[in-house]
Amino acid sequence: MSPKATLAATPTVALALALLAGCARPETADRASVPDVRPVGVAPGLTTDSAFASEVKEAFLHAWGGYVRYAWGHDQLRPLSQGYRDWYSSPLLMTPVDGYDTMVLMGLTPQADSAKALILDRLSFDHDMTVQVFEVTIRLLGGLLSSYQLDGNPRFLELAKDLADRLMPAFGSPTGMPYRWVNLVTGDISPPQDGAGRANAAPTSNPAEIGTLTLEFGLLSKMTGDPSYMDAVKKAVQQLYGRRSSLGLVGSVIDVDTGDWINTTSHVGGGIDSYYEYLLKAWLLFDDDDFRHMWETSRDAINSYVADSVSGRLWYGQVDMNTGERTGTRSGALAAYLPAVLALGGDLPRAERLMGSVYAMWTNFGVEPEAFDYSTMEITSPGYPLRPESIESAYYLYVLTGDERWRDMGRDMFHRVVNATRVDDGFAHLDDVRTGERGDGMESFFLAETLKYAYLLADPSALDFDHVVFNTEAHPLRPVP
Ligand code: DMJ
Repeated sequence: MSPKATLAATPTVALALALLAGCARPETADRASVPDVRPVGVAPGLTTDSAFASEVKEAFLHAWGGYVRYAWGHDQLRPLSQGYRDWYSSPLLMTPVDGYDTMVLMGLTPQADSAKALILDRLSFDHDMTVQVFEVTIRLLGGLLSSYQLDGNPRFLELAKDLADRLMPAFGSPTGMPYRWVNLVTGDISPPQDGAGRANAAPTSNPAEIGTLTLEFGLLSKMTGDPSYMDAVKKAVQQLYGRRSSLGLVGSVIDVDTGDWINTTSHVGGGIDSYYEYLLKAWLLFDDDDFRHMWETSRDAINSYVADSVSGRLWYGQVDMNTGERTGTRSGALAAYLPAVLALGGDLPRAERLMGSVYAMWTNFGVEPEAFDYSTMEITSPGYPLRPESIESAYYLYVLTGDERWRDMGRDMFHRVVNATRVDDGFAHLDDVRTGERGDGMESFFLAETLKYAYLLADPSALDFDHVVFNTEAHPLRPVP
């Protein structure tokens, strides 16, 4: 069993924090908890499955070993070609920053120490390059804030603040909803050019990229005493929420300059998914009733209109946001986060029912595909890039119900992943779950999320679930008074 991670800042850290430029309000050493209104708490009697925990830890060491050998100092491992991939012109250490808190929770001290040294020695955001606001927020800003709360080294917080300051120009649209791209040095919000030299997007974005910034920027406001971060993200969410339809639904694509919807298809999958997740979690992390109200309204709308039932199974498909008319019956790997969110929100019966459908994706196809039609069970997008959401939901259900059925499901899904994706130097994406054909990638979220949730499912005592809120990249965040 690994040592319980307390996520508590020490008095030394509080002192160091007070010295940070622009950081007026140091954290207290008190252990604050999420509010009493948390809808459902950890079930009694959870146990540790030591054999499962050892397997997950070994898998993490295998994945990290590949990164260390072939991708050290870069963003991600290419496990088949024994190389690396950087997202932008300069590396931002996606895998070490994303994976660091998992190492700490697993008690992998030598690995955590070397990752920390790499991050603190080399990570810099002073690069003239355009980055995707959503991705660097959930992976890097979230990872740095969690690392700071776990480790206490103030440099983690300095890096987080520097990154957030460089991302802030993204919120300069007429509506306050953020642009998707921003240059880290110039603040230019032009999207990158595609191969033909054209801008690859109008000023459009989607609910997930607009609404999945609140935990990270909001927590930074609490940590630094500077309200501007929280003000920007909360305004962005309120602007988006304010454009919901009379049914309470949001669409898929919106113009952040005009506030007009470009695509009115409503669903719970990729592009909208974590908007819902962060409405709930922002309420819990900040004890903010505005977010509670937005969550409850939105939850009721998706349960009324987007939820679907086919052959007794619960799914969430596609509908038009204005009419509620069903326009599609597609689901897939990304939508598998929803049982976790429903369970955290207190609706265990619906979460358990939906988890049965999620697991059917695995038993039907061997490994869950990116997308399929639940009315025909035909795959429409066959890849599996090592996604975490199904195991994440199994973890939430186990922790909140204590029912071993969910741990059995999660363990089985973990074994399916390992069997299908393990290669000599790490774990490789699947290009096609039907053939087992592999792709040359190992996403940082495999270390941040997939293996973390599997480990916590095996050993729930490694983290005090009731006292943290996970960001959408599985970085545990602790409330700051
Ligand atoms: C992660 O980056 C996050 O979980 C995000 O919310 C959705 N996509 C990936 C994992 O699949």
